[in-house]
Amino acid sequence: MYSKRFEKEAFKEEVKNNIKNLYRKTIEEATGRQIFQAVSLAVKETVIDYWLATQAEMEKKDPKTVYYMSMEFLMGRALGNNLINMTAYQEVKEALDEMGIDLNIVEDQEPDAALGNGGLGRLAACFLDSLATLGYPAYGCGIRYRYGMFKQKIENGYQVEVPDNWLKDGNPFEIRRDEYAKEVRFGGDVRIEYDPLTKRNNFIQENYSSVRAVPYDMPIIGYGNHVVNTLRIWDAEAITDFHLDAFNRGDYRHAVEQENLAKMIVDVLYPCDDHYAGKELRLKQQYFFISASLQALLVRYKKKHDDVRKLHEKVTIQMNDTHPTLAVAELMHLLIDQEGLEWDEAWDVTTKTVAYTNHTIMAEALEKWPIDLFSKLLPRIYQIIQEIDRRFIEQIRVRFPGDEGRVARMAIIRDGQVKMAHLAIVAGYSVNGVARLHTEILKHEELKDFYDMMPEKFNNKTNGITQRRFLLHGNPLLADWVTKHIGDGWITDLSEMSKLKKYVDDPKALAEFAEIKYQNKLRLAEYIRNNNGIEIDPRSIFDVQVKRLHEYKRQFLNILHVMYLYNQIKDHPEMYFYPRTFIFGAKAAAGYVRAKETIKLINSVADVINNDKSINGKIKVVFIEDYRVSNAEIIFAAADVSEQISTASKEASGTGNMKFMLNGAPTLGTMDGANVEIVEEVGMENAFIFGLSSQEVIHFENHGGYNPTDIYFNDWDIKRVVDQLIDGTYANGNREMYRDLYDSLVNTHGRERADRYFILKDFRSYADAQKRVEEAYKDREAWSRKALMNVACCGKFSSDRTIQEYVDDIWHLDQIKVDA
Ligand code: CR6
Repeated sequence: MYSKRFEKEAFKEEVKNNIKNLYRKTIEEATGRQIFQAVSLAVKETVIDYWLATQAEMEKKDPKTVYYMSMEFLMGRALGNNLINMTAYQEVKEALDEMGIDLNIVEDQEPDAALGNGGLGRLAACFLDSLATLGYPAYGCGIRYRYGMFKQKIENGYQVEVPDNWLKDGNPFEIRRDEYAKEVRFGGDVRIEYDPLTKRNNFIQENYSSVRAVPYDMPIIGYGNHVVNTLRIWDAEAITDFHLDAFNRGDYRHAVEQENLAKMIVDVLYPCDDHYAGKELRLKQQYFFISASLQALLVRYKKKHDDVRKLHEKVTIQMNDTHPTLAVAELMHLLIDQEGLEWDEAWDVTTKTVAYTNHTIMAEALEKWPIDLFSKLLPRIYQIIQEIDRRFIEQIRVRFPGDEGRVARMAIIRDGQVKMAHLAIVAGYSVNGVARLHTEILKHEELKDFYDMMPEKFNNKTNGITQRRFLLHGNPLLADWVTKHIGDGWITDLSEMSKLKKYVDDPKALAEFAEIKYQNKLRLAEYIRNNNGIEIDPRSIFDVQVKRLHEYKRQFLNILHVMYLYNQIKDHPEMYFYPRTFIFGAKAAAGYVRAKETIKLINSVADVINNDKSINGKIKVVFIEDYRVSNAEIIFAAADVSEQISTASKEASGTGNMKFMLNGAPTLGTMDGANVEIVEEVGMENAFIFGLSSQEVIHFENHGGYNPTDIYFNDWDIKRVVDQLIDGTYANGNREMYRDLYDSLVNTHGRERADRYFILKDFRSYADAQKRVEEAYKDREAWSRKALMNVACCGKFSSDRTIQEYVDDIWHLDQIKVDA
C-alpha cells in the first residue's frame, strides 16, 4: 500500500544515516536501543508525509471532529503497530533482514507507552486505532506522564513497584508543539467587576498560580488508508517569564511553588483502576489537561469560524469516564468569560458538545471532590458548577414537585462534595454504558433517578478491541492462516470472521488451527522460561487470568480452586487428571493491601505446587511478572481458556475477554459485562458459564448479603481450602500471613460483609465448570472446534464496530479520504 513511497534501499540508507548522525556509530557498533531509535525515525519520515496530508485534508474539508478526552491512553509499543497499519511490516522486516537486523528484536527494545491502568486506558487506545482506520477526524487528548504505570517486580512473592521512566531514551514518534502551548491557572480568588459598557459582570481570577501546558503530538495511523490522526498529550513547564517577574518582586516563594507545581503535575499516572483516591494532585491533573485541550480546541475552531454559538456543529467532546468532567465547567468558563456569551447561550453550546461514558458501577470508583479542596483550587469553576447545580435542582422540583428525596439523591453538590458523575450526566447530551448488561444496570439501578428524568440521553455502546494489534500483530501465525482461508477483509471488517464457520467440521483445517495454538504455546513457554525461570508443559491446558488485580475480578476464587485441585490430586494420586498450567498476570494498585496479599498467595501456592515432585507436574502455577500490553499480545495468542470470573454485575464490560476470544480461547466465566454478549455470539456450548446471575447478586446485596459460614461448615472441601489459608500450608507454617484473606471470606468486619464478592457462594459452580473444561479438552478435535467457533464469532467485538456506533448514534462525523 505504502510501497509507492516505501523505497527499500532508501530506507536502509536512512537507518544507517540515523545511526551515524545520532550516535556516530556503525550498525555493528550500535546498541539495540539505538537501532530501535534509528529505525523508528526512519519510519517516522513516511508517517509525517501522511500526517501532513491528513492535516491538509482537514483544513480543506473542515469536518466535524471528535475530541476524545481521557486521563489514560494505554498505547503499548508503537513501532510494530505503526508498520502494521502502514502495511509496511513485511517490507521493513525484509529490509532490516538484509542489514542483519531482526525486526522482532528491535521491537522488543521499545518501552511500552503505559499511560494507563488497564481496560479504560487500553479502550481509549483501541478507539484511536479504529477512528483512524475508519477515517474519522479525531484527537485523543491526555497527559504526557513522565512516569507511566509502574513496572512490577516480584520479590519473595510480593509485588514491588518500580518507576517506569519510559521517556529516558526519548520517544521517537512524538513531536513537541511549542507554538500551541497554553497557560493553565490554579487557585487565587475571583473578583467580580461590573462592566458598564457591556452591562455584564466580569469574573476575574487573581493571585493564581499557573503552569505552561506544552503539547506533544503522537501520530495515530489508520490501517492502509493514509489517514493519520493525532494523540495530543500535554506536558507541564514553569512559566519562566512570570518566574523572573516574581524574583523581581521578591516573591520567591510563589515562583518556587509554580516551578514545583509544573514538575509535580504531570509527574506520574495514578495507579488506581476502578478506584477513586481523592488526591488533590489528581484534580490538578484533570484541570490541567482539560483546560489546555479546550483552549487549543477553541483556537482551532475560531481559525475558521467566528460564531462560537455553533461550536457543536464542528466539535464533539467525549469524556472517558468522569475524569474529564471538568470539561463541562471549563467550556462554560471559556464561553462566558472569554468569548462573552450569556449563560443560556453557553449552556446551550456546552450541552450540545459534551457526552459522557460511564465505565463502572463500583461505588468506590465514583469521583466526589470535597468542596473546600475543589473551590480553593478552582474558584471560578466551582462558581459555575454551583450555578449549574442551582438551575438543575430547580428543574428537578418542577418535574417532581415535593420529591426532596430525589433532589438530595440527584444534586451535583451535596454533603460537602461535588459529584462528578452527576455533573457529567446533567451536561452531557449522551450517557452511555460499555456493555448491554452494564447499561441496563445503570438505567434501572445505579442511575435510575437520572434515567427517569432524561431517558433519551441513555444508550449502550458495547466495548471492542482492535484486531490489528491483537491478532494481526500479536498472533501472526493465526492471522496468516485466517487470511489464507477467508482473505484479508477481516483486518478492517471483523464480521468477515464468520466465514471461518465453514471450516469447523474440516479435520485438516482444525488440525492446522490446533497446531498454530501449539506453536503459540511454545512461544509463551519460552517467554516464561526466560522471564520466570519456570518450565511449563506446552501440552497442558493453558488456563489464563490476566487483568488488574481486584477483589471483584476474583483472582482469589481462581487460586482457591487451584488449592482444591491440588488437595484432590494429593488425596487420589491415581485419579485421571489432564495437566493444567494456571497462568496469572496482574498489577495491584500500590496501596491496595488485599490485592497485594492475593499476589503473594498466588506465588506461595505456585512455590508449593511447582516444587512438589509427587504430583508429576500435573499442575503448574505461573505468575507472569509485569503484565502489560506488549506481553499481553503473546499471552492471548497462547491461551486455551479465558478466565472471566468477576462477581456478576461488577465488571462493566471487560475487554480482555474479547482478546482471548479473537485468539481462539473459550470463555470460562460468569454472566457479567460483555461475557453475556460473547456467549450470545458464540453459543452456550462454546463457553463455560457458571455462578450467580447479576440479578441474584443485586438481590443479595439489597437484602444484607448472604451467610458464607453456611457453606463453610457444610462443604468439607471448601472448609479445607479456606482453613489452609491459616494453617501455614502455604506460608511455611506461618498462620497469620493470610489471616486477612481468610477473614474476608468468613468474618464480617464492621461495615464490610463477609465474602462480599460471593466467592464461596460461586465456588462449587466454578469447580463444576472447570471440570467441564477438562472433559471438553480431552476431545482434542472437539476442543479445536469450540476454539475456532470463538474466532469465527468474534466479529461484533471489534472496536471498529463500537466506533461506528458512536459515530452513528452520538458523534455524527463524516469520513475523510487521504490520497497517497
Ligand atoms: N476498570 C471497567 O471495570 C471496562 C473498562 C473499559 C473499567 C471494565 O469492565 O472494560 O473500564 N472501568 O470500559 C474503569 O476503569 C472505571 C476498567 O477498566
